[in-house]
Amino acid sequence: MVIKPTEYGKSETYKEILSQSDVWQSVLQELKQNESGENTLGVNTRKASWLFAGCGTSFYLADAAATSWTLLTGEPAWAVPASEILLYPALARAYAGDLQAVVISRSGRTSEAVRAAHVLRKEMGIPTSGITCTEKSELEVECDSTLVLRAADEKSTVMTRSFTSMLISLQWLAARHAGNTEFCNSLETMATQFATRIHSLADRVENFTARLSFEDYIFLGQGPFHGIAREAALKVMEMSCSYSQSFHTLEFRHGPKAIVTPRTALTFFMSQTGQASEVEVLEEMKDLGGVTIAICNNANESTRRASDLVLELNLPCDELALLAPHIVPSQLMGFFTGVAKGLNPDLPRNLTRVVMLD
Ligand code: F1P
Repeated sequence: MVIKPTEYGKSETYKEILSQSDVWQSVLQELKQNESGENTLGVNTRKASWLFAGCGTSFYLADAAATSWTLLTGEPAWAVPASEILLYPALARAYAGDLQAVVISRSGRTSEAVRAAHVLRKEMGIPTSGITCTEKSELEVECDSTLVLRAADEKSTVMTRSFTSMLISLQWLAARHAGNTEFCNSLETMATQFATRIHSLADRVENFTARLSFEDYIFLGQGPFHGIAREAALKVMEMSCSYSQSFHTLEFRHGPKAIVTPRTALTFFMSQTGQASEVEVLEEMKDLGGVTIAICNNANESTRRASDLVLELNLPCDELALLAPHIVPSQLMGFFTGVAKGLNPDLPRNLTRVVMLD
């Protein structure tokens, strides 16, 4: 084992995962105190549609942010990998009528993200904002305005708190755009109260990971939780070099369930909106012999019966405010699985912190 349990405290990645509640509180305080965020994203102007773009984790962030934006504001929003704007600009141009683009990049240096911002703003004339964790970045140069979350930046290659912090910031701005103060309060409550949950979650995930190993990992979520499922699969891939896939929960029945064996770990991100249907899939996968993990706010009896591991958040907040805390157990699963496989999540195989192209 490269990192012994007694040495977790030395891992940058581990420290960053555990710091999320504090960082979320700092980020939300900064948004609350200065209205800069709202001016940055053109939040005070109504738009016909919104385009969120990024790469890797930042693309899955764009996915979760787009569904949050539509659910909170009623305005259509969708997410694309930044590369799609470069290779198929017509996909973005079709919406150019009254479109606001938001390009997401922790580093603000990823070539595809920076180039996409340039194409959107300079070549298509689409108002383009940026959100990043890095000051004075190339992304900031290319955007009309940029929100910089310094407190959320990381030393690690793998994105964890930067993902959740940029997500809750975009959710905060969506709620402000919609005049939904109650949701902003819900985000603040979530950030504060999650501090009392994270250590017991870490202990339970560590214990579970130490006892069981798997051939492949499946992550399932619907609606706004699908972007979380996609990011969870990437976290386990990046930190433990394991085979991971993500699907819309109910889509998993339509073919992919063929792979379920007792060596398959299936993580369900249980929503409140779709819980009844999602529990049916959970029960079916348990009957197929898979190992089931349910991440939810409050588990019902059926969920408990059909799960090998139930991770309850028990947070008194809006369903959408649960997106950020839902990903944390999977960040921890990636970390502990990597360590159990003798890997070092601080030095993920084949990865660089920023993908720069010639
Ligand atoms: C995007 C990204 C990360 C990935 C790795 C390489 O970075 O693809 O998602 O984990 O660090 O870069 P960024 O554009 O958000 O800086």
